[in-house]
Amino acid sequence: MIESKTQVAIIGGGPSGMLLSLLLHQEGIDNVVLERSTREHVLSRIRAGVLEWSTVELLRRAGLGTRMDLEGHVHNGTRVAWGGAHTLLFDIHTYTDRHFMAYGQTAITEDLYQAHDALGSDVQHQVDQVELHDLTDQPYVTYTINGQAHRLNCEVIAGCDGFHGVSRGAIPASVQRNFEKVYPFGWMGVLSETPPLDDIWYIQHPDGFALASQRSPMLSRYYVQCDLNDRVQDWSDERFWQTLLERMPPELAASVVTGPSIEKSIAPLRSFVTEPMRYGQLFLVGDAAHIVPPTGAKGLNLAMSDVYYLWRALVGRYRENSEHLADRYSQVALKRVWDTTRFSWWVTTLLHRFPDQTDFDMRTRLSELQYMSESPVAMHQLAEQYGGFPIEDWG
Ligand code: RFL
Ligand code: PHB
Repeated sequence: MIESKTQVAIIGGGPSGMLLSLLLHQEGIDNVVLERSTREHVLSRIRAGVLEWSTVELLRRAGLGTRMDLEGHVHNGTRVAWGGAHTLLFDIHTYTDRHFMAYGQTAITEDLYQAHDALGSDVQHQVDQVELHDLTDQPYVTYTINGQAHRLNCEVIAGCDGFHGVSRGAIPASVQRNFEKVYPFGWMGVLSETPPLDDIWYIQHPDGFALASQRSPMLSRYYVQCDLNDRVQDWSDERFWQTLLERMPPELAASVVTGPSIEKSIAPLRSFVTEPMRYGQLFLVGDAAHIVPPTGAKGLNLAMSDVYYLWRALVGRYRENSEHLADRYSQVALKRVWDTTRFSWWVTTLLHRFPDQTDFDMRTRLSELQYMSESPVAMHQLAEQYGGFPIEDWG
């Protein structure tokens, strides 16, 4: 058994774990990241694309602004289309004085790994059999690398290991409460080396939802709602483009540049929240504690606000000798989690086709879209939520 020690053991080297690690290093708080996959695998995942302004500011604060500010595409709002001809602008800038940025999670992860390379921080890959111990007293983590057993003694464990990680399961069932909603459809996503549309478009159509997004001037990301049982091989490029274009208003479809896909994947849609987000010295962060369906573009943004709260809480503990913020972590993070969970559920329900939906359901959704396009009050509410729920200022 190889034994070592650190102040904060971070389980998971995705965006949550790597950003938390970087921010803690910058405050002189010692930490080690344990990641199950290879670095290549982590860097190849294609996921989020839309950043709230508070996420942009946090990434800048961590020193990750250079490439993001150069390559990210700043938007005033996002567009919705329905009924073949109607369109609506979620006008975030007019109503909230904020913007959002299209900049891919893949690029953020690359920027994070580069910053860690420059720091020479301790990020261990291909860790296996990770187990968390003694969470309410003197915590430690055991794991193996290439069959070699390790023990990492620590003061805090940050569970940043995503929805399928092990950290959440280390909280005793007697104190944990889970809330879940699984949606009866998925998203089929395609990445293509084609120029994207100027705006991000959410499309409501009787056959199902579609989304046009962007990564860079020559990289587009598109999604169409698909069946839960579909497999990637069921979706030829031809079928994908045909489905996407059929769901768009004709004028918009005419401006889409199609081309061969360079990546295709299917994501199921789920809402999930676990409470509490802290147990003893274990703090859950990001997808380890909550999942939202991607329709509101919120998962990564919520992970980043958790990171912010935990970072400030640990700075409070190690620099200011105060437990005040750590004690409030779960309660404050969960407030934003539930606001965002509700919004993501609502926008998913509004824009998707459900297998059991009736004509009545469809008409009421169309009426709601129409109402939003006519009522500044409704638009203000929407803009405020899409732009991002408030984050309590912890310094
Ligand atoms: P991650 O990214 O899942 O990273 C967790 C890391 O932990 C590792 N791991 C373990 N490590 C050690 N031991 C174990 N036992 C481990 N088990 C797992 C994993 O290998 C991984 O490296 O969680 P994190 O860091 O909390 O980040 C969350 C985000 O990835 C996620 O919320 C977003 O991608 C969600 N999301 C979006 N969020 C947005 O804010 N805006 C968007 O536009 C947006 N679009 C999306 C999305 C997610 C999507 N999918 C694929 C679900 C679009 C899609 C299609
Ligand atoms: C993306 O660009 O991948 C994206 C954009 C908006 C969403 C979800 C995903 O709501």
